Order: sequence, then C-alpha cells, then structure tokens
Amino acid sequence: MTRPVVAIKPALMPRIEPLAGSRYTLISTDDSGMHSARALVPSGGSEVSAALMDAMPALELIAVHGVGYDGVDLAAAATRGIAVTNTPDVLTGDVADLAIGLMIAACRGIATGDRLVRSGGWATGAPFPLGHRASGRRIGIAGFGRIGKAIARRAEAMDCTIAYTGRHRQPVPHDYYPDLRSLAEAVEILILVLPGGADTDGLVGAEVLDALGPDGILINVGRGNAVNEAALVEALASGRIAGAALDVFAQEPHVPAALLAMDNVVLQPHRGSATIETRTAMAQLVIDNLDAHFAGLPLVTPVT
Ligand code: 8YV
Repeated sequence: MTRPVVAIKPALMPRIEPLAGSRYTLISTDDSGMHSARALVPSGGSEVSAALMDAMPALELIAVHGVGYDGVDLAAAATRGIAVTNTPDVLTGDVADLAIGLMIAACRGIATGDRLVRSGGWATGAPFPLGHRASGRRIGIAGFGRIGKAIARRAEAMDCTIAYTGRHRQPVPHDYYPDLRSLAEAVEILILVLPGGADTDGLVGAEVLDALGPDGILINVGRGNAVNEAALVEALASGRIAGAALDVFAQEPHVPAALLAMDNVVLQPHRGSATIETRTAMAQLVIDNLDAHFAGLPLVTPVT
C-alpha cells in the first residue's frame, strides 16, 4: 500500500519523524509533492489559507501541531470537506509554567541580572536595580480557558489574587471583569492567554496599557496579534507601564527593534510548549489523529 503523503509546515518537526514510522511520507510544504499530500501538519498559528488548500487538491486533514488553530481558515476547510484537529491539553502545564516564569523574570529582573553577570558588571561592582516581589501580587488573566486556569492555580500557590476576563463569567472563586480595560485597571500584572484571529486583533492598546498603569507588567503567552506593539513600545518607553515579558509577537519571528533595546522587557522566541516532554506528546497526538483519519476511525481531537 502506498504511504499517505503528509506535508509539514513550516519545517519538519523533529519529534514527529520517528513517530510517523514507515506509515507516512513526510514532505515539507516547499516540496513539489504538495499536490499529492493528503494531510497537512501546520504549527499553531501558521497560516493555512483557502489558497493553500486549493494548491493541495488531495488534502483531507489539517492536523495542527498546537492548541491554537487561528491560522486555519476553518470555513474554507469545511467547504472543501477537510477535517481539522489540534493538540489541546498536552501543552497546558508547560505554557502555564512559562507564564509564571516570565512573571517572575519580569518582576525580579532575572534576564537583567544574567546580563549583568555575563558582562562582568557584577564583578566590577556595577550597581543593579532592585526588582519587585512576584508573590502576593494582583494578577489578571485574559483568556480563562485551560491554560488560563493552570496559570491561576500556580499563581494562587504564590499567594497571588486572581481576576480574569473572558467571554463568560465562570464558576471559579475569582473576580470576573467583563472587559480587558477594567481587568487591567484592577490588577498589577496582566497575563494574556488570548487566541489569535480577528476577534482579538489589537485588543491591548494604549487604553488597556494606561489602565494597567505605571507599576503594571504585561505578560503575553497567547498570540502576538492581541497586542498593538507600537502602543506597547510607546507605553514602555514613556514609563506608562513598568515592564513586559513576551513569548509571542505580531509578526513572528520579527520583534520590534525598540523592544530589543529595553531592559524592562523579557523576550522569548515563542516557546511556551517547547519542552521535550510536551513536544513529544504534541507530536504523538498529531500522529494519533493521522492514524485515526487514515484508518477511517473518529479523530482523537477534532476542532471541527
Ligand atoms: C507552538 C502554539 O509553538 O499550541 C500553540 O498554539 O502556538 C505553540 O504550542 C507551535 O504550535 C509549535 O508548532
């Protein structure tokens, strides 16, 4: 039997290859064999447009390697009879860990301290600024799904008080705010776990940042499009917020040059799920969905 061709976007994901075994022929989306690919494995957030689907006439399944599928044109997939799956749950803990890590790094100046030691500044007695306490702070979480709740559990263990916003009030013992601006006003640290897409585009702009205030810290582990980066640069540069820690950006891997030069900003290359354990589990779930699809069985984690 011929092995189904599976295209991987943007590049071959090393943890998928061994799991794919001899069952699939893996190709890159740059490959000329794209027209014969029956499945596509994009990373979370990578764009899968109607035009790409049209360039892949054999496409039956889009198995997203990520929990976010905001890059996939779901309506175009539905009209073409293409199924879509994602990798929920397996990455929840790691993304929450990174959010807490970024929060502590931003409050305590961990990256600044690292730079000071490496540059020899500590040895030569250069002064270093005091940080701020990370525990016991008022945290606001925007996007209170699985990852938002996992962040809340960790922050509670650090004696933080939690507030949240989202589409609906939820049966949780935390204060609910109906919009980002009022949440930002009520907290000291605003953590974004928002999905990408038109609904969240530029939600965090000058108004929300001003509500967060001059002692406020912005953390983003969701999608970069939610933040108006020009407004963020402006707020950081003028001291209208105190700092930021960002794992995601509007035009990845582009990071605004102004942010690179700011000491009160912690930057990460979109690596919330990037542990060996989680990337292996994500790859396994992608393969499980491929296997189910090609065996004619129900998909394991369908999104449509
Ligand atoms: C990954 C993600 O970086 O799950 C998501 O939506 O954005 C991340 O986990 C990405 O999908 C890796 O391929």
